[in-house]
Amino acid sequence: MKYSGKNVAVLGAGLSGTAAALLLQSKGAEVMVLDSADEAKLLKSTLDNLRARGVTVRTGPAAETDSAPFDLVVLSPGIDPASPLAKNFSSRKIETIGELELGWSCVDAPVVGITGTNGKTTTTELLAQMLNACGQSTIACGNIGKPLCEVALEDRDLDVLTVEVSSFQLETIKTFRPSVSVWLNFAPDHLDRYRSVAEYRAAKLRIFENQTADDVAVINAGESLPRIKARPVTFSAYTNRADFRLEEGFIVYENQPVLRMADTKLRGAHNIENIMATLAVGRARGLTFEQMVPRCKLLCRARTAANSSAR
Ligand code: UMA
Repeated sequence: MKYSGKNVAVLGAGLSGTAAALLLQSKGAEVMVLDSADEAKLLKSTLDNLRARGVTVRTGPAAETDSAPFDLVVLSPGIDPASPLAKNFSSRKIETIGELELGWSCVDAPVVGITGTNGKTTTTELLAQMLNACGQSTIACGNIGKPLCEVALEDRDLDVLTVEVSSFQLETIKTFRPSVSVWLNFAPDHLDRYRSVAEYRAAKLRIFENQTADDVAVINAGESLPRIKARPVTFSAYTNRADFRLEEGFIVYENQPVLRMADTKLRGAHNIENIMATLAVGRARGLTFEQMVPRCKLLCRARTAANSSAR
């Protein structure tokens, strides 16, 4: 087994670090979780659970100076690689991967990876609901709140994993390869973590890095992206030069109207593009519009009703 007998440091005792530690523990690794925060600031139930399962936990300044030898370091996405905690390990040249990469190395099902500055949680939820409704069992996970390592630990029999991926998670990938990637849109963000917008964009673009011509990239046609190896499928609510486009209130694919937006009760270009991306992934997964569109309409209407009753 890849991780059995390995000494692994997991950085961060949040959702990702905890899931990574428990997954590694289940694979027979010796695991220590290190977190810069003082113990009193961390969730007691989380630390108790980790310790009860044989994971060592080190917190506060001691975590940032720990000098024990490790074979591997797993970084939580919220921890900046330039932070003192991360640097304590990278300066010793210990191999480092992110939680997403660890989870990816332990799952069998293909992955749909969804990134973008805006709308990725909505699209991830809608896509997961639509795939399930069309008979492809999946779970929404990743940046949406359920770490990929947790899904790997559960070892459920799923057809596909619907994974929201953030730039923080993509920063530390090595082999992560979605069979379908989605690039919803891009706008400057997270400039407290990145030195420039270009650095943030470069981290996000890594979603395409390990894809091959056998994979699909669902891309907003309004974005100018570098050359990628995956087969592109484009969408846009603004331009006609896209595979999925908007015409007289209909989402149109290859000149065929497939969905009347009014039937979804959703408005706004962002909603239209999220639905286009959802349909494009479904197609890439072998679904037909006949299967997807009625379900998509119902799911969108339920979403609108839930939003208006929440107001
Ligand atoms: N920590 C250190 N040293 C540091 C910084 C942090 O030890 O220098 C510790 C903190 O004390 C804390 C732990 O790291 O205990 C937190 O780790 P984390 O920030 O990675 O948080 P998790 O709870 O593991 O949640 C992460 C994602 N958080 C971030 O990317 C910041 C969650 O996305 C995600 O849902 C979760 O994994 C499951 O995959 C949240 C998010 O805000 C929602 N994401 C950003 C966004 O959407 O814009 C990217």
